[in-house]
Amino acid sequence: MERNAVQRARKSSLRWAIKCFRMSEMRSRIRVRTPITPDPMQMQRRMKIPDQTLPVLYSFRRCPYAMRARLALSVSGQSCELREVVLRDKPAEMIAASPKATVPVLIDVDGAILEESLHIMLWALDRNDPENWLTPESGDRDQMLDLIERIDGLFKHHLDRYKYANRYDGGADRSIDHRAEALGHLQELEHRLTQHDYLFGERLSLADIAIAPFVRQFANTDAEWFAAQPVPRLQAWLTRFTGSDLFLSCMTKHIAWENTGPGIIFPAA
Ligand SMILES: N[C@@H](CCC(=O)N[C@@H](CS)C(=O)NCC(=O)O)C(=O)O
Repeated sequence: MERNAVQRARKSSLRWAIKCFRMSEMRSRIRVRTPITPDPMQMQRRMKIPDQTLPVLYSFRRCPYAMRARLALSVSGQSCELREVVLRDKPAEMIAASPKATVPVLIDVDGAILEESLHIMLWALDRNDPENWLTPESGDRDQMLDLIERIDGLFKHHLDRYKYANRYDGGADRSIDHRAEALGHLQELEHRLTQHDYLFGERLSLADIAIAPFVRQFANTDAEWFAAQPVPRLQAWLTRFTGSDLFLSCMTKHIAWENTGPGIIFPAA
């Protein structure tokens, strides 16, 4: 009897392990969606930082998600205390505020915690949008969010498997396939850029800023190869973005934050 019970328990734990494995496989195949509207539960999470006078931004210079958050904060003129993070040694204060432990994280002065880069962008621009990034010349906010979602999902899926091939099944053997798939997703951007200089008209919008840091990462993985691809509009758009004063001002190097002192005031005056 007892042996049967042990066998049953083993079978059920094996079934559970198989189910978990299948679910994780499925998750890695489907698009990873960033909810456009902050999760109401997430919005309720709060953490008051004693004597805080500015929103605190946990950031990592080279992270494309943190880049787009800094770009939106900068254009909106929203001052923050920037705390530069070392990803392999994240501050306990950041993890306490956001247990998912990804950058960027913003903690507003009222204690509200924003844990998604796109939410931080929208939060900053909804407060102040002097360059009308939320109201593009052509198309609208929802169309921009749809395009961002596609790039964050499918393109990013292939970008990761190209750039960090050794972290995934198939490794280097599949890296080139993923590069081709990722480039395929960029054709949509190339097509848009044949109509105007930026993704949604003749001036920058939320979509350009949210997407460009990832295209930059893709291009930099093998710059020579990227330069030889037949996407001239995209290449020119990326060069304009990476050479812009706005981008360069958001890429200043900062020493890592230590919890003994304040962070850096961002954007710089
Ligand atoms: N969906 C998140 C993704 C942020 C993310 O994955 N950031 C990376 C760095 S680029 C991270 O913090 N990874 C955790 C780690 O490397 O430990 C967002 O949009 O903010």
